[in-house]
Amino acid sequence: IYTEKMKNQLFGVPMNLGANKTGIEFGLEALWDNYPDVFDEMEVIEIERQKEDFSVQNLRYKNTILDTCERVAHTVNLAVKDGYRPITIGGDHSIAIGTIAGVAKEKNIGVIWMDAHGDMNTQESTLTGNIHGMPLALLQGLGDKDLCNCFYDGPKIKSENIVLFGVRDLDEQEREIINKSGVKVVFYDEIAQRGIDVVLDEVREYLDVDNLHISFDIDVLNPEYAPGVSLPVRGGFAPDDIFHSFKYLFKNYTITSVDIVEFNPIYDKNSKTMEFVKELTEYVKNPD
Ligand code: 4U7
Ligand code: MN
Ligand code: MN
Ligand code: MN
Repeated sequence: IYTEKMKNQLFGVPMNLGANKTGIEFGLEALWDNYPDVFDEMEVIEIERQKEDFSVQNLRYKNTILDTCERVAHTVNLAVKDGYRPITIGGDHSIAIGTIAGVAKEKNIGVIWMDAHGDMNTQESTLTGNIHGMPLALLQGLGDKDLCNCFYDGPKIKSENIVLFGVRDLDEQEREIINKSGVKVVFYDEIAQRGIDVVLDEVREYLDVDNLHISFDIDVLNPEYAPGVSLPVRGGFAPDDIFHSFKYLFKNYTITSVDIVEFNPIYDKNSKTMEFVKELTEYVKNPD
């Protein structure tokens, strides 16, 4: 829907406390050093370490993540109010608690969550305590109350307005939470079998919203093309599938905002992943 050309605003959030492997926090620096012209005007939202309450179970670094996401939400919200399309580069996926809260306060949005994982654990179901495995649950009001109430109280997105896309790895209890919630799950296998165009048309039929937020976890790609992630999962998309999907989504929805998260330069090979992140960012900055 090309009613008007939206201006972009690039944000960077070097968060890695939501994940438990080192490396994601260096992603932004790597992008900056290698592609200054693409990432130059990026505004960085810094991590300010908060005192953690270590009696809190299964929510590692909750206080620092909450503080960061509050500030991310505030900044993203101002950008949306000013008519911009915020593009937020991570950082791990916990930052989407902030980006989506910031957009959802102003606009009724659907969300397409492109990810090998479901990111729908709660502090009760999690096997790791890592908050980057929980943002999609929290955004629906499931899980820790403080994190659920980030930026403003209450759920940020309706479950029926969410599609999980490209999933290949769910935890057992997480699968139950997903099924109960009513979120639509499109598994990667189904896409591979039935073809991406058929599936994208079904997503469009299903997601009956004008405004769409894309939350893109790089691990949705096949690790062959994007090894630079913390939790690679066998199978998955080639870069062309992703550009094709983005084009389709930009043509059929007003894309309010985009996250590109979980780039881990430590595991990258021949800069493959970094190059992909650069190209995807360029596309989103200037969709045709
Ligand atoms: B990502 C996991 F147990 N499910 O909860 C968990 F397998 O943002 C992984 O998608 C979460 O990269 C992955 O820790 C989070 C694990
Ligand atoms: Mn994720
Ligand atoms: Mn993932
Ligand atoms: Mn990951």
